[in-house]
Amino acid sequence: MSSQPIRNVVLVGHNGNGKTTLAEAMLYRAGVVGRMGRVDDGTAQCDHDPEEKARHQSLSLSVASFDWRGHRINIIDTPGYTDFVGEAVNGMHAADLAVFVVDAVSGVQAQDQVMWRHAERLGLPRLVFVNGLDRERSSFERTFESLQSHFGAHVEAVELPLGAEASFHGIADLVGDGALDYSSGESAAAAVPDELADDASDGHIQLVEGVVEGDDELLEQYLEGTEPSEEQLERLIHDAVDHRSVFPVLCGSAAKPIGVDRLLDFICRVGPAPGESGPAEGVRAGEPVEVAIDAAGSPVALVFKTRIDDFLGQISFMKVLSGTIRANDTLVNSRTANKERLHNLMSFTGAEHHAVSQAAAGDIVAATKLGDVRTGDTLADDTALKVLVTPPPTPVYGVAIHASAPAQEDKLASALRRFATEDPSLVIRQDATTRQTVLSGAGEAHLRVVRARLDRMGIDFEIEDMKIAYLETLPRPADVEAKHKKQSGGHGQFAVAMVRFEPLARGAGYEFDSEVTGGAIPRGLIPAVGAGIEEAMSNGGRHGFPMVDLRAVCYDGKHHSVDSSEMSFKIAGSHALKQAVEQVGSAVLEPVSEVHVEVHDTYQGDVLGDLNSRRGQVFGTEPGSAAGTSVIHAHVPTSEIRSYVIDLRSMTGGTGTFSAEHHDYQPLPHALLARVMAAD
Ligand SMILES: Nc1nc2c(ncn2[C@@H]2O[C@H](COP(=O)(O)OP(=O)(O)O)[C@@H](O)[C@H]2O)c(=O)[nH]1
Ligand SMILES: [Mg+2]
Repeated sequence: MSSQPIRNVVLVGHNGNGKTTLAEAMLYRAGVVGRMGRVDDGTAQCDHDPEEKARHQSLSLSVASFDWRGHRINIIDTPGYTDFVGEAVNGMHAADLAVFVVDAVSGVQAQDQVMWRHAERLGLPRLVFVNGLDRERSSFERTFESLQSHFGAHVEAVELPLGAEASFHGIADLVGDGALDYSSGESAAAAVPDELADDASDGHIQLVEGVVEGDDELLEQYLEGTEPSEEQLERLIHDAVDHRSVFPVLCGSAAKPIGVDRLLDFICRVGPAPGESGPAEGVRAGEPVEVAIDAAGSPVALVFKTRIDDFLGQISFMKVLSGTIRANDTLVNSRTANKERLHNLMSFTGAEHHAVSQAAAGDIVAATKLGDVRTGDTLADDTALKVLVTPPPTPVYGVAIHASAPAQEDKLASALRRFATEDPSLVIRQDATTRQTVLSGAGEAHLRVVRARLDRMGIDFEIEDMKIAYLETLPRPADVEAKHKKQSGGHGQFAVAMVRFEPLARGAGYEFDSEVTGGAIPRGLIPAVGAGIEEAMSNGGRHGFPMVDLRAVCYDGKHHSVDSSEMSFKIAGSHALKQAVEQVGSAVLEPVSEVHVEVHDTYQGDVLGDLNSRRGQVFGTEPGSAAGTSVIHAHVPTSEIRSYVIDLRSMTGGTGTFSAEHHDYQPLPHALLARVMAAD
């Protein structure tokens, strides 16, 4: 493998902004593909999965590595749709620069903002590529204003478009003083046209003033009237990008392609080299450590994507953080403490791949057929080192799934396991209470894709609503005498148990005690009473939901020396619970989730009102991760947020996000019982 300077670039932004097309245009300009594939024909390199080809949309991240004018470029193309944000964030962990592909017709959209917040949190250097300037109703000026209003004054134009819409044909450079004309299809050096000269000169001054503050000496010279040279200006931009104090804005059209070669040049000249903007964060034996990109260090690699290929098996994409990784090296996975031998190392361009012998610090490489290796794992010499990554988003939307026929069960289970390996934001679990297999993920679209994939694999399955795991308990103490008596032929059955019941605190479970004295029930048979009660509890109370949180004390009873058996006392125990429920009734408990909703302040009132109408109890509000946003913390009955993700998105123009986890159980308001019973 070459020892060329490396650039790891993640493409992010709203769905449909042109990321995959931009990656394709880069491959075309670099001569990797002879003609440009198209997303809409299913021929783009980075949308290679059958489901992506069918939908004309990226669903998972893709890596495309290629050489560009003395550099090795690793492009990570990510899906833009909200439900796949976890993939895009994983891609960010492997990148040193995020290119925000923003649409010149729509300006900044919801997912651009969500990803910007993630980049900010991760401290990732950013630049913006205003794409689609050939489109009708596109406008660089309007898009630039939208960028400034959403991302602040630190976005700085480094280019201006020549022409607009159908006549868009080139780029004026604000760093230097020339222009590139693409009228012939290839880029040709040109002069800035007269009618753009004033704008270009204003833009240049604005750019210089935006970055010169970063260098005291150059600032002083500038204030005295000496402009920084082109090289100095480039270095200032480089430093400012590194420090996340400036976000350069470039422009073009991925489809034409116009400005794409210039974007690549800019990334090579200015974009941070691996590790330049800071080390990765890790932990070693509970202590925080920094993992710097260091070719001389011992090997450390971060797995940022797992894919399962029909031919290659499991593919683990890794960013090498330290040292050099060679084929056949053995590294340790700090999560499992297992040794993993890297039999095959490969470099990928979409689905295309070729074997490589090694990868140095800063590079991206893939290994196949590793053992128990998942996305987010660290492979290193150092057995205790773990590189920190953003955990996958917690699932917020679930459905129940089951095979249509018993013969399909294994196929369904193994397909779901495969999907969950490839996509950590997809979770499959068995619900012990409702006995459903629950498939949960980031939203409706996420699960729709899973269903389409299963269909494509010819697996017959059915989807149902996810049942809410209601429970029951006793509302007050009860005291019963339960009798089981049966006389049939030879051996009879006889058992009497006197049992006191009392409700326990939420989450306390089930307790059983004996206060039987004087051998009223033989010692060895008393636990059978407890077991009978427990079995009856799991079979459900008056409304059929499992019973929990109660204490039963067997304090007296009767037995018969011949006819009393363990079975008899077990049955008496189950009668005891039924009698207790008849005596004092049963209270239905509903699960309550703790919900954290992050929204722009403008939507806060609507979101609070809506949470209130869902019987939510807000217990805190604090500033969110980005300026002008808030996080609302609330406890909301789980039944009320089954499709909250859909409603929240429509309430907030797609910008609101939330997470939820089970919090506790609370009594279901009596008025809602009929509704629950009708639904279940
Ligand atoms: N006219 C025009 N269409 C574009 C451009 N870039 C992408 N497209 C089209 O926009 C659609 C979405 O592009 P795609 O690359 O899949 O967007 P992604 O979701 O960001 O990956 C496709 O039909 C592309 O052909 C562009 O610069 N100009
Ligand atoms: Mg795409």
